[in-house]
Amino acid sequence: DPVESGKRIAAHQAVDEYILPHHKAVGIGSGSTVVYALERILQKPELHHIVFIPTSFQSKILIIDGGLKLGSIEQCVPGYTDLDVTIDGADEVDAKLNAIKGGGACQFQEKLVAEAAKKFVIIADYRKKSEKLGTQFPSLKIKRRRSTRPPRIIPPPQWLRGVPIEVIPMSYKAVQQALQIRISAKPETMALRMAKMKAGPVVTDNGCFVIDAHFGPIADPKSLLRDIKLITGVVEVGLFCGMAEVAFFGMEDGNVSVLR
Ligand code: DER
Repeated sequence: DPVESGKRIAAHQAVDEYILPHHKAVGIGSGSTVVYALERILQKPELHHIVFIPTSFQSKILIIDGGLKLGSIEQCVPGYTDLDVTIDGADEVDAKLNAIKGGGACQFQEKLVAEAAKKFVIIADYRKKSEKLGTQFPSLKIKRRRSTRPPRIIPPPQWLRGVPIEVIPMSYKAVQQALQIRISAKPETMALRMAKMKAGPVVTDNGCFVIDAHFGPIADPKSLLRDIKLITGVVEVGLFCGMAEVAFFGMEDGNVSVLR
């Protein structure tokens, strides 16, 4: 599967280049790509003395099940940039290394741990590489058929979302209202993220809801982030602007494209 092998080669190369034997504390992101980063770390005993800081219950379980040393972000407060590096996936990365994150609804802890690190490294498969944020989600991919039957509408895959916005549960209506009338960029569509294996909305590791808001092409992610973050009830926005030092993309041809 070119997507899974893309995730693996990107993750392995990133670990080899950015997680080093002299490191003391490393942040581990969330999602499916970061699983391959753990896979590579487990292959390198010279990294097993490192304390790993999770960004979700999922990444905490990955660290524990890998038998690696588990730390907590609270332990890293003194200098606050005490983590040597944080490695994490993304939903879309533009040419300036701005990223949409939160496909796994973990963006709050991911941003906290990414900010606590001296270096923030993104790993992704080729689908996430984009010129401009918001252009990777064909809102609905229409598969043209030769026959005269109407085209089959193919909804975007799970990860092809808008900007994930984590909100305090009671505020989700107010935030949706504010997104419509209070900020300059108007969402084309937005929806409360509903759970698949549980009735009702997704509840994050922090006990919050997630609103996915599609804004179309995002020319200025930094000002969109600021506008959304200022809305009462918003906990964190899945826009990581100017944070990543490098992004590794596993391409379909088996090569890794590195954006620095
Ligand atoms: O939720 C997140 O930000 C994750 O990093 C996620 O978006 C990346 O998920 P993937 O590695 O499964 O594509």
